[in-house]
Amino acid sequence: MPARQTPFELYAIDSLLSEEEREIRGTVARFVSDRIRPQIADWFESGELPARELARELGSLGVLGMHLEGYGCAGTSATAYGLACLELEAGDSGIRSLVSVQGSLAMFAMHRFGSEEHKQQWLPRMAKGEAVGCFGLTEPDFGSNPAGMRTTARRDGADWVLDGTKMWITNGSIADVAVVWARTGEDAKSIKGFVVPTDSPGFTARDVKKKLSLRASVTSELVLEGVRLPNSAVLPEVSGLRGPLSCLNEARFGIVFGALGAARDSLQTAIDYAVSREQFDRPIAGFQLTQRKLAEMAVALGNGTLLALHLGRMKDAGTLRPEQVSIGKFNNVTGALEITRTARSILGGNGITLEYPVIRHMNNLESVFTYEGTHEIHTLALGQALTGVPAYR
Ligand code: TGC
Ligand code: FAD
Repeated sequence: MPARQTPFELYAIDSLLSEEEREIRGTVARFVSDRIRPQIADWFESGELPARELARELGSLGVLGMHLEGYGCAGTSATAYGLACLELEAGDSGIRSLVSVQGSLAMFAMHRFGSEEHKQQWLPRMAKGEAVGCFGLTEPDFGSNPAGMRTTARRDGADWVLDGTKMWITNGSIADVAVVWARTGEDAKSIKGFVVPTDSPGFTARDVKKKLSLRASVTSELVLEGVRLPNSAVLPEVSGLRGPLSCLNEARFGIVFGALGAARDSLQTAIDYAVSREQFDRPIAGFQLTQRKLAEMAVALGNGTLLALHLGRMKDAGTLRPEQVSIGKFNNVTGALEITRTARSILGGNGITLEYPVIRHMNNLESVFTYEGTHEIHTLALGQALTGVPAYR
């Protein structure tokens, strides 16, 4: 064993991965080192991301919808997809978000619930990153409780007409296509998904400004004013909240792995800093208080990775249940946030600048804590699984 081990070497994580999984992880990690790391601090600081350009590059890399079968998608295992999310988020949560929303939300919705026409029209181009998708569920007044959504779709002759506002939509203003969820009647069971080309008359998107988190990600408000669509725009295979929530299971799974990437990058930065930074005439890595922080972070990261791999193996076996994904998001996002905060403390004053990635990861994880079901919603999902009593309302 070398004198210094990385946190993943300490846990022998590679021994749990197949050769193909190690290769995919390595390929994505190289992309992040070459393409993302050199520029991410500037993108974050300016709040400007070359998202369309990156989408094509991520398409060439093969990570867009990579765990889906057919239609130009790579058809890898779910675990391999999770590992790709981990490496992307080691670059920045915003890059992983771009990939999550494209593959796990917009593409997955069409792949699982769309017509053959939707799949043929959109999936091959989306897999290549030539077309970008977004997923509109959340509204200004309905985030955790999407059942209350106000966006409506009403029949007008053979067409549908959509009216409403969606909020906090990743990739919104750069998307070619939006999967929009709207109620077609009074009941939440009447909710349906619509495939909306973003050049449809009445569709507009406006970016959310002044964000202090996920600055290297496009976040938008979508406004639909009398957007007229043919009946073929409906996702035919699902009605009710089960539709969007099934898509969320996919994206939440990616986050279970992704958050670990932000944590690992922060921990490794703290270790490298601690061995070179001297105070009181010796490296701060030599102080027991620092070593305790590093040990606690490495164990939280390693345990979170074992959990993610366990969930990944269950997903590949087709046995993973939504409440088990909630365990992963509950544990790994909180653990990752804690790691980034502790890592930041090890960097002292340097920890508050974008010269190091840690505070960027820390701020990003505040969004990750909130989106895809807030930490509290996943807490209640676990409470329900344990007691049989739903406590949301
Ligand atoms: P409830 O009555 O429990 O369920 C309604 C129907 O849905 C089914 N269902 C699920 N199906 C699949 N997967 C799940 N996880 C499911 N959970 C529930 C359920 O069986 C039922 O089906 P059916 O056929 O009987 O009608 O629904 P509820 O209204 O009580 O809500 C439950 C709750 C609170 C858990 C749910 O609303 C929820 O998860 N809220 C959080 C919303 C959320 O996560 N929004 C995320 C928006 S997208 C996003 O954040 C993208 S960020 C992406 C990025 O940039 O990376
Ligand atoms: P609220 O639901 O108003 O919650 C506020 C607080 O109340 C939270 O702490 C919450 O946990 C708590 N709370 C709510 N209900 C309960 C309860 N029953 N019990 C206990 N506590 C409760 N949405 C999309 O549809 N598509 C996207 O692409 C997308 N991308 C996003 C990108 C970013 C950067 C962000 C920040 C959000 C994104 N979202 C997206 C929206 C995200 O899913 C919502 O922000 C999230 O679901 C929470 O909704 P809210 O912000 O309205 O908070």
